[in-house]
Amino acid sequence: MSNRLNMKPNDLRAFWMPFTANRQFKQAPRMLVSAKDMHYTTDDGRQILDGTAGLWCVNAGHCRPKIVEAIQNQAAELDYAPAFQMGHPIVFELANRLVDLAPEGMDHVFFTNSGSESVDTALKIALAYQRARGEGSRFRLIGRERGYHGVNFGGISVGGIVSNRKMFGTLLTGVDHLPHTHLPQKNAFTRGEPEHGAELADELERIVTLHDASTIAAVIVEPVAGSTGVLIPPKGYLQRLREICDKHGILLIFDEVITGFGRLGTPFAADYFGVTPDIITTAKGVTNGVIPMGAVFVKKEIYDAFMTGPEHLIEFFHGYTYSGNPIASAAALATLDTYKEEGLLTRGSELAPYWEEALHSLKGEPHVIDIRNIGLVGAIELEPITGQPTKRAFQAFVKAFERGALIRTTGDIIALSPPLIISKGQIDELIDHVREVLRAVE
Ligand code: PXG
Ligand code: PLP
Repeated sequence: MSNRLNMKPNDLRAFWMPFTANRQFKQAPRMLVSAKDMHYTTDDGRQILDGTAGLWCVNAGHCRPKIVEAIQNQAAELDYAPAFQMGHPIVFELANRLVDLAPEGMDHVFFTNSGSESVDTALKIALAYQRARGEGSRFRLIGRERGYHGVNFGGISVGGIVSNRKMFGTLLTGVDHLPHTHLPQKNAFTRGEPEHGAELADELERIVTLHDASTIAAVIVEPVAGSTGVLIPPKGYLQRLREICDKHGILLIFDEVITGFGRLGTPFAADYFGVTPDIITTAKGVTNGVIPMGAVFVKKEIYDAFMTGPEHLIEFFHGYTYSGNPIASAAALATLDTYKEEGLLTRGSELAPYWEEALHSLKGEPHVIDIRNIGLVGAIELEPITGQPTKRAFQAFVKAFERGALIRTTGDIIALSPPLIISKGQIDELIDHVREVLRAVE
């Protein structure tokens, strides 16, 4: 047996870790070995309060019995069924349950395995839909600065996070970007939706004027930008985007990979803001993060536009080996049951005022230059160390982990998004960890 690195089973070298400083991590690893409800357990037996729902996905908390049992049973009953030209009952049941939950009029759902795949699926649906309705000249896709839409080529093309794009060549052509909505001078320390910035949506009019509406297929935005460090849409901004899209025959896509499934205290951000897009991308919370799955919701008119032509022909040349995988479907159904039984998709709205108060109590702590919140999401923006951006927030992350809390940092922003089962006492505990960490970092 050849093993050129000569590795032991617990050697860390072979695994190229995603979005990780590999060399730094492998010198001082942070290992999680089990989890229950609001906590992880580390390999040295410490309890860690989960302030991030894993990576914004474990909305019902960890290792929930119903979900565990559903996966165990499904694995023994039907492990895999071909996704193309074949079906199995529970994926149809899941689709029905999901469209019941989705905003009115979003009547069909396409399954994927991740947020990145949901985004690329949605962009392809948008292009193909425009063509199907005789508007094939609409090939342009419009994203937004600082947007995160996963890591596949479509997603990074419409995305606006420079480090995720700059290494990868020309990306998709025919893409343009709206400006981001962060106005630190005007909106710092706003609670909930900021007052200023709705007019930034009018930049879409400028883009339409530049390229002509007849070339634009779709606009994609995160209703609340998550990954870039939690940017909450200014009051009226999303409504205005919707109006401009309607005026010009442009599809509006909400990327709800983070905001879907209760994060804002409503099932979807579309419900929170009262704006219904044409397509919604989701993943993460659809299975409570337990098994990879994504779901793309589309309006009836979009689905119907594909259902023409000879009936024996495939209508949309797209799909994944694991689209609607039986075990993922079972996990998703059990997740929806858990959300329903515990009222989790609206629990965030009850807790939001307490959450907001706790977060904003950090105003005045060292280095804090802004605090933002909505639903059960929060961000604390720190002044960067001169000449060493991201260092201060990363220190905070490491110190928080040492103290017993998992937080997430991006740039010099701390992002918090706990499981929706968090108690008020645990909110206090989480914020106290952050407070102590802010007082301790350089
Ligand atoms: N769209 C949005 C809006 C997302 O937030 C994706 C697409 C991609 O999903 P997948 O499943 O392919 O990762 C995401 C994912 C963070 C963080 O800490 C955010 C995400 C993933 C991992 C970390 O900000 N968002
Ligand atoms: N690459 C090869 C060689 C394949 O055969 C397939 C699927 O059959 C894929 C990629 C796509 O894999 P998936 O359907 O899991 O996305």
